Amino acid sequence: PEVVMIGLGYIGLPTAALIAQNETYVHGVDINPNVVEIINKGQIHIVEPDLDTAVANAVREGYLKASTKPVQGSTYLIVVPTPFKAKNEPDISFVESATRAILPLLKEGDLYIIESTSPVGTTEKMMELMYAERPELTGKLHIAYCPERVLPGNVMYELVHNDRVIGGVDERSTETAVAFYSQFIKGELHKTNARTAEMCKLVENSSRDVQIAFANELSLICDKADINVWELIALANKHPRVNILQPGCGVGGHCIAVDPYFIVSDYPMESQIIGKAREINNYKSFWCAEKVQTAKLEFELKHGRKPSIALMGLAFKPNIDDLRESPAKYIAQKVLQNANNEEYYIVEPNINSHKVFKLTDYKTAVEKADIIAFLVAHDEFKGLNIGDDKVVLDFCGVNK
Ligand code: SAJ
Repeated sequence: PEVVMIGLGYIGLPTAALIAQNETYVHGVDINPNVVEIINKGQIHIVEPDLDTAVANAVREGYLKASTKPVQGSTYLIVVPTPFKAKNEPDISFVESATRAILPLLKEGDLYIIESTSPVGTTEKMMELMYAERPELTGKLHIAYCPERVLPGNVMYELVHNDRVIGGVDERSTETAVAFYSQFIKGELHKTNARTAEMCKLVENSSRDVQIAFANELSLICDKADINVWELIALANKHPRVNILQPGCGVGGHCIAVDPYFIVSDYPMESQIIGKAREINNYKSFWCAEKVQTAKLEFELKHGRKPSIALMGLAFKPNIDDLRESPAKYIAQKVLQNANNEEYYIVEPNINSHKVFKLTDYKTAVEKADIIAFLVAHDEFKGLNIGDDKVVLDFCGVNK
């Protein structure tokens, strides 16, 4: 193969399929043997529009193969997770073990690219590791960092059309990496150095987190001030230079709620706003759970009986089935922890069943519940006919 893709997850697999579509031989590597088996059958293990046909075609035509161990190629892409250890410290051990796994295969002139979200300095660290273990290659590899920026649900389009930031450890590396991506990317390729490219990825997601925190802070203020925050934001956004995002029940997913910590943990004294934004967005979920609790008590005081409660949505954002790092799921867990013989209807139209939550369809839930808390603005929840006798807690602006 020409390209060896280490990591066949949400980014690695679509990228592998895209490169293979370009009639380039790609060898995918994943430590999970089930994933490897599924892909070698031309099937996929994640939900992403249009990925199934891309992978099926690439495997059928022989341009994409997978295994659990790396093979030799000329370009290596590291697309593995960089999760968090306790105390919100980034864990780059998967990047390191992927790099160690390909060490014996490397040869002069090879291109090595990290795409995984990484703390600043990771690419240089991996360069030092490679040259320490293979000193005869010193200065003879091309080493670069190029973060992905695709939005789950629109990956196959955005992979091709988004601009990319490409930062090498030296100019030669940057040029080689740009030449590689230019084969299959139509967006503009912007050149920089590795550290700037690493920081750029973290800053993009932190910027969104900070902006959402501002909207969430407004929602808390407006709740006290008895002002409709959705109307307020729509009006403020009529100003030509104001563009406030939407408040919600918190910030989730595996990127925006995580990446800012990569900056905060390395630059704690300097990243005041970034750190505070994380706190505000986390607090917003807690606040929503408390609001449900208060509504329950008020209902019981007023009606002399326990209410039934519908929690609408579990996914981390509208119209997806992804529950990872989901604030709505956190709220549901918290509310259920405080359950005291009330009846609960948990709703998530994008999944059929869940191992912890017993799911109810949204129409039944809305019809039966006394208190309806909208956690995620799924399309199904828009414009529902809700009786005047119900208590509605709209945390995501579905009925704004
Ligand atoms: N959210 C709000 N209010 C808003 C917008 C979003 O509360 O106005 C919430 C969502 O409900 C969700 C969270 O923020 O819980 C994140 O959702 P998102 O749609 O903003 O982003 P992700 O996590 O799906 O994808 C992001 C994207 N980054 C940016 O938009 C800067 C994507 O381009 C990145 O590739 C991706 O992170 C990633 O992998 O880093």
